[in-house]
Amino acid sequence: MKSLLLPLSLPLLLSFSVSLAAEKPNVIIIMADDLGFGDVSAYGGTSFPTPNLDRLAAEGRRFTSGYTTASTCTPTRYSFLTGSYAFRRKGTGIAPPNGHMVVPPDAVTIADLAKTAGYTTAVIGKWHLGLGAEGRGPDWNGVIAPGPREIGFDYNFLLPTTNDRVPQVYVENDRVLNLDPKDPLWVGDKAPAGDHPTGISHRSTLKMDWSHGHNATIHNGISRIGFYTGGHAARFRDEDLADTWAKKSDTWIEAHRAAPFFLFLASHDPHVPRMPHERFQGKSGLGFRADAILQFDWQVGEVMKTLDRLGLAEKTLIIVCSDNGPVMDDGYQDSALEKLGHHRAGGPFRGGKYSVFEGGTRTPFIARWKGTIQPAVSDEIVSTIDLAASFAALIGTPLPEGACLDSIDVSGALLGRPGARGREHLVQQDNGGTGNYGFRVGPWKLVRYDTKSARNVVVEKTLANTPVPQFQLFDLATDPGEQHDLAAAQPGRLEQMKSRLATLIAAGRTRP
Ligand code: NG6
Ligand code: CA
Repeated sequence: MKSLLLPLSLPLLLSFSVSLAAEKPNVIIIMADDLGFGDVSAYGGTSFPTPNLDRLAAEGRRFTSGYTTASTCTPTRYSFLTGSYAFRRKGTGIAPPNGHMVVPPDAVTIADLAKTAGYTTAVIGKWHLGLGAEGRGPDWNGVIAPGPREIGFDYNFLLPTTNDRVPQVYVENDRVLNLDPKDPLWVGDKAPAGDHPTGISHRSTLKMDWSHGHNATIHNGISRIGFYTGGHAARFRDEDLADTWAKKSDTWIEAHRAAPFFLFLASHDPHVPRMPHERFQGKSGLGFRADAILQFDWQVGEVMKTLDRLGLAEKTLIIVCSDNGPVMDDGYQDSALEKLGHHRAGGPFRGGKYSVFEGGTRTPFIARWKGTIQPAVSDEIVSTIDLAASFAALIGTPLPEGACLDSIDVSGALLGRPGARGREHLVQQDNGGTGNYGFRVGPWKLVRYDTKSARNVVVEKTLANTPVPQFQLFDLATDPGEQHDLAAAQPGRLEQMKSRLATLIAAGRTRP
């Protein structure tokens, strides 16, 4: 397994495991999908209650400067697992249905670190990091590798891509679950030959219409990105995703209650297509987006119940985070915007998903470890990318020199050790490839758009096709909404921030 152990002598390793064995907490990372800062009532949302998240926050540490590393899914997940900024590696933007795994099998991931320290590891839920080898992609009808197993996960139960992309099947331990070999699964980016109903040809039959893209193969009355045929016995109902993952998590946690365990539970809520279980539909009064958030809240509550039932709450560190900020219309006509009312999914922040303004990456971030973390609110800066180094520090696993290049040990801030600080600076990116960055140092925030086209793209809905300056500077302490550009008023600070960001990008790493 990797070269993780090589630099250490055996006696040193043994002393580590002996001294820490008794203290190793279980770790559960619950990642929401497109959940905004203002979507949780503990973060000031008033349009609908999120009682389980609120309880978790009340019993733990709620971060007001908790971040994802990117404002889309794949780069945040890549950075979370590898502890390295996704902009450092090509091809880590939003993964297509047949995309190969973007985390190289020889990378040291947070799951590898856990395994080295004797943890049993699992990932349950949305993957969206590609599967299979470069140049080949996933072999849907065979063993799908490389995948999570090659990067440190003992068990995997996956939604392989994201649910607005094909196919709607689960992958369990590297194989499509319930696949009938007589009905092979085919996935492609062009329509198969013959009469293949799509969101365009059969639009009137859809139970939820599309608004842009998402008009290829239809499954469960919803058309998707990409095409597929076959695998009928393996297909799931969108409405059952959260229930299935809740059950799988409960079973897996119970089965591994005796070992220290590491679980990455990746929800799909409230990503499109928003099709929560029938019992949540209509519950919020704000449409399916908010209903899906209630479902996410329920999912978090189920994990808490499992821990209580097994007496593990004091032995388990739970982190709840998002993968990027919120979005309303992301390709389906689900009334998210029409039914929004006064709800502000991004809280006080500007922008959301796809943006390097704060709303794109500053999201709910809660750490609970009953009996160890004292309940509090913290303004320290922490990011999903820091979980690898922080977790390694917590369990006494040294980080190999060439791994986790941008992961900072913020374990002190996560646990609330007196005087412990979070990050000093943070680079934010969008989907990558466009050269859009946010750069936060203390209260200061630089926004940088590298290319002319990036400066003309839709960085937020109201800016569509409106050119914006290449560099903007904001003081988040007085202007959290990034409304007052201070670039012209503070040229010295602007230059300093510009050059520091350029240096950090060029340096290839930010971990000391
Ligand atoms: C975009 C999709 C969007 C969503 C996103 C990925 C279109 C027009 N838009 O390309 O619907 O799927 O990719 O979201 O197709 S993420 O949260 O998984 O990054
Ligand atoms: Ca996402």
